[in-house]
Amino acid sequence: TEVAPGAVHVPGWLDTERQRELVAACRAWATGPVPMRHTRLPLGGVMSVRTVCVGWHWQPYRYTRTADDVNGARVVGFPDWLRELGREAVADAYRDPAAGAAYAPDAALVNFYDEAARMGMHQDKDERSPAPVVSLSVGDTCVFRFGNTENRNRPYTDVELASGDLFVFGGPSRLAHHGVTRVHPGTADPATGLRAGRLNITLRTTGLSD
Ligand code: MD5
Ligand code: FE
Repeated sequence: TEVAPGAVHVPGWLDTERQRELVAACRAWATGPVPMRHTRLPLGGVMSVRTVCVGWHWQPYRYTRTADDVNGARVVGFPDWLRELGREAVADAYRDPAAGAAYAPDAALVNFYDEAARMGMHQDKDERSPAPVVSLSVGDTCVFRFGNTENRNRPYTDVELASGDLFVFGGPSRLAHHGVTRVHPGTADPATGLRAGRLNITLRTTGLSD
């Protein structure tokens, strides 16, 4: 479903087995050299989601190779299988094999939402590349708010993102404001290995090179 130009929602894109594999990978990253944690914001706030990064470490509001805001450790490498998954995602969402083949994400942000976590309306503009962002959801269903490029208010469209859903944000939608207004507890399928809460994995192209 095209929610806006370049913003494509593909419900149920990941089967249960691939969701299980993603949950296992996220568990390993979460307990890796840079542990999953609540990101601290420069003005003193703390994000309600917990995050671990892959490939490049996002600290508000830049990408680095070391987690200077956590423990100084080097972020884990971006695996080839995850880049392949991103290529498949872009090819399927846009029904464009060439767009898929050209996709080369180098960073992933893994966000974990407990039932109280939210993500305020924001734009993702720390990447220096026009490449699309791929979003994969596992676990509890959430309400994702897809807004406009101008400001964080109306007009926006609320979309339920459920376990296994793919969302690709590219073209004119790449800089749209967006957020997560709520998580529906108890809606996860335990067969994915995630009993409670929601995982979201976003693949990004930083446009950086060491
Ligand atoms: C989430 N994560 O569900 C969302 C999904 C984040 C974040 O917002 O920054 O970690 S990613 C949704 C997204 C990414 C890039 C562009 C747009 C949406 N968009 O234009 O709407 O945890
Ligand atoms: Fe975002």
